[in-house]
Amino acid sequence: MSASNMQSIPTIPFPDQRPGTSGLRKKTRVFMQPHYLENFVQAIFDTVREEPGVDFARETLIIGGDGRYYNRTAIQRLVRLAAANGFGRVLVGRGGLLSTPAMSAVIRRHGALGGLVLSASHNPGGLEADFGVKYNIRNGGPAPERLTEHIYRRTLALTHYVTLTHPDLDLDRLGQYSVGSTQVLVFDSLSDYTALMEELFDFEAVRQLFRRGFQMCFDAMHGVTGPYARELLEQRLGAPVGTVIRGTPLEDFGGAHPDPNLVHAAELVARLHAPDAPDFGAACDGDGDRNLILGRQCFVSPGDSLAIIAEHAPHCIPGYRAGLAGVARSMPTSTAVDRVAAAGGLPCYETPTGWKFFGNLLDAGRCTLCGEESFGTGSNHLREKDGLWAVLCWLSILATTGKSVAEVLQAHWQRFGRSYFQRHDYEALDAQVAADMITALRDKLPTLVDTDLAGSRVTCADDFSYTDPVDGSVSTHQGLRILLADGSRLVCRLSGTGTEGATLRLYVERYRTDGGQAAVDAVLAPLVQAAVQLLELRERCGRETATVIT
Ligand code: VG1
Ligand code: CO
Repeated sequence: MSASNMQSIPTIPFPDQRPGTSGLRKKTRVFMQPHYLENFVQAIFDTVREEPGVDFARETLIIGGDGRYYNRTAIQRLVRLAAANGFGRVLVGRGGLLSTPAMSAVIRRHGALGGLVLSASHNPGGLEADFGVKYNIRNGGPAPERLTEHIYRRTLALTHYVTLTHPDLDLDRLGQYSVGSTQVLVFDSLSDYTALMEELFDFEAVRQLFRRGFQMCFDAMHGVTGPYARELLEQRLGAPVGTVIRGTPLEDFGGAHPDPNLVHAAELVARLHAPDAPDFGAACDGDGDRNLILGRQCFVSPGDSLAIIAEHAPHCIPGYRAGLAGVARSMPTSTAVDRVAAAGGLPCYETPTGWKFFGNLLDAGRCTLCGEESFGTGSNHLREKDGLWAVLCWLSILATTGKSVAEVLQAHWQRFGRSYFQRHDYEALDAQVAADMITALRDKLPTLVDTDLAGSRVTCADDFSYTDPVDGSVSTHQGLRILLADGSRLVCRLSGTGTEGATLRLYVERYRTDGGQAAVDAVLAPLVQAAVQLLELRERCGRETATVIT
């Protein structure tokens, strides 16, 4: 590379580049400020370069995003930054696209050092919406907390970043370029991921299901999964063309919120409630790691979905025929999977919120399946949650059992009982007011033990902290939890992915062995009321009702 081509650009630190639950998320305009993106990614490079055995010249970096506004511009700039930093190879997904799970698959299959996912996940996209950058490590999973903290500290000390001059690449055509001394490949975003799915699942069994006239509707929400879903469902599994709706990735997700839940996927939910509803409905978020599972007139809550996949995977999915090593769920996630684990004599781990906490358990072979209440499910096939994988799990379960979604759910509740579960989000709260509210409840926790609450007795009230059983690292302040004698739980924490003020997440769960037919709202109302009172939500935040209930 000619030395004159290289540029060392003086910069000053931005004080707000601390990654949250899943990468750095900000308003798009914040990311568009001069140097903002480069500073953050230079800090990532500086940090990982120091790790033992890393020589960039011999390493591969993967770059791709969910297609949101600013994705393409950011990619062009990051290719130049990566080349100036001396990476041997850079692989860029065609069209600048790579779903989060595909990124994980590509890192693992190509033995890459890591990857940059340009996404704010389920947050809206556009000039006035959100953008984000996540860094994934060699195992294909999100950077662990220790690394993100180092990166953050590095952002605060940054004085320069390096880049070089090079014309923009044609991202829409497969091709090879020399950028400085770096070999850059625009590669097929679909092939590694689809190959992995073919290895795990019995595609012929699912093809037969569609041949028998089984109908489904998949909503890609104009996020990155459209091309993956068309290839897998319509091309390889023989679902009719038109099964995938909103399948074209759009920079603003068509103006919608690409968050697959009952509120934001309302159109899909309505289809599944129509008289001529298909048998099965599913959706994924902007970057493809979340999933929503629907049956005809029924919704599978994410905690139940994890439990049901754990119950059926060894019998229905070739990739899990050898059985499960264990299961894991984030702390706020319902305890439904715990009962499946107990019945099968499997270890069950409870981690803080965020997929990065599953990485060590998966790497150590301690668990096979993991999930979060936030519509995230996944397994040891990757180190990310995986939306389409969950859809294929359900298709496999339906194909093998011959049951409808509702029948699968009912059978599960009959056998294991039901964890009635809801999450209430109170968005755009004043950040200081919200922080004070959590502190006040934390201080109150010791006085709650042994008192009566929502018709039961408090057996434990604490601020969740987690010691990773593999590397011994400790993560504190991971959410306040109040456990009741009847198995109910109440959990509160502040979101780490928002870009405006604070979001309070209130999680409520009540366990019942009633066949599962009761109305969720009614079962949970006393717990919600108790939480609202304990938090003094009305008094402190002036809020009567949640912004979103999922
Ligand atoms: C939320 C969810 C969490 C999930 C995270 C990233 O975090 O609660 O379970 O792992 O989003 O998901 P928080 O801190 O806002 O509660 V995604 O699809 O944005 O990568
Ligand atoms: Co996501």
